[in-house]
Amino acid sequence: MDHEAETHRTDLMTITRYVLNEQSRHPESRGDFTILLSHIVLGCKFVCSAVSKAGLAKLIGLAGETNVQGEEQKKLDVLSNEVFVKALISSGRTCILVSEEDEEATFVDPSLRGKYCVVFDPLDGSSNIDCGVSIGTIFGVYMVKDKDNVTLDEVLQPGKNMLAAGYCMYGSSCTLVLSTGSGVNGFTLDPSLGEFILTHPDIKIPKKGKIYSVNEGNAKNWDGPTTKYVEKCKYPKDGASPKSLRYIGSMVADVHRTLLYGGIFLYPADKKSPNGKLRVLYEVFPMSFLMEQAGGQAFTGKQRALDLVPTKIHQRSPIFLGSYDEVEEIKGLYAAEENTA
Ligand code: AFP
Repeated sequence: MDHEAETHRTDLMTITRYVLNEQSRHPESRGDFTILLSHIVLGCKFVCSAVSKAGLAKLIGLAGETNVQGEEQKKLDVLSNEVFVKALISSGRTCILVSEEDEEATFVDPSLRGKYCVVFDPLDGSSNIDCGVSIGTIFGVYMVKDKDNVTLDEVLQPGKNMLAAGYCMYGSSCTLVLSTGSGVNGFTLDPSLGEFILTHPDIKIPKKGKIYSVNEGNAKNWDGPTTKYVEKCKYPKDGASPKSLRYIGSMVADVHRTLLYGGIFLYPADKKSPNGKLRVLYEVFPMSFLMEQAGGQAFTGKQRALDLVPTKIHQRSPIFLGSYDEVEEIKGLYAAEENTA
């Protein structure tokens, strides 16, 4: 009998146990982050269950229509947002919430306030729901100095100031990838236990990659460096093999594959969208944080993504993230263009 394998199978590292272990390395910690995370995890479990029933739900009524009880069915992204907002507020550990679904930031009532700000996209890639493609929740966490005196500036901070970031992917399995600033770990939901179990410890992105991931339908509007980079992926001049293209159109799924297999994910600026499409606070920053923590890089076309200082909560930015060497190449192409300008 393989005793080591048996030990791994019976000594389960749940996400709560993992964060409690981390907490014990900070004697000043009072468990607030663990409590916050358990509420984020609850939201993820709810969305996971709702997403897995999305196809079935169609049998009893389409979103936006009334169901058999005569109640209006909420769209999955609206429902997910409500669940996350309520879970985060009831944790008693948050003071400002910024959600992709809400135009304004939510300032938590002083009686329920804690020291964390959470920025999140409750259901990213929602246009993929109806065809059963992987979608996800993305989140980032900041800490305030004084919870009794908070302004929007607490969330208009560069991504490098985030305390933690992560995403949960609702795919063939439900996987939560988290960084609290010391590496990246992946946890898979065991549906029979209802627990996220550590399945991908200390994720490191390969230094180079063979896959590029971009919406090539926008190519006619790209800038010079993006066009040159993608051209090189397809027609390498150094005798290397061309790279493979993979694009799901759901950021969590595209970034998850990039993190595990290496390569690059691009959502560049183009003539029609000079700031790209993806949102800084709850798409670009959390994913850039994870990439850097896994040994990769994230670049906006002008600067390190995590150095960007947002001025609006729903601001967008171009983004190139992934394997260290691939992003280095993009940086080189932008630098070259700047030198010839
Ligand atoms: P939806 O939530 O509207 O499906 O958008 C998803 C997303 O924000 C992100 O998850 C994808 O990476 C990106 O948009 C895909 O955008 P394109 O459809 O323009 O390629």
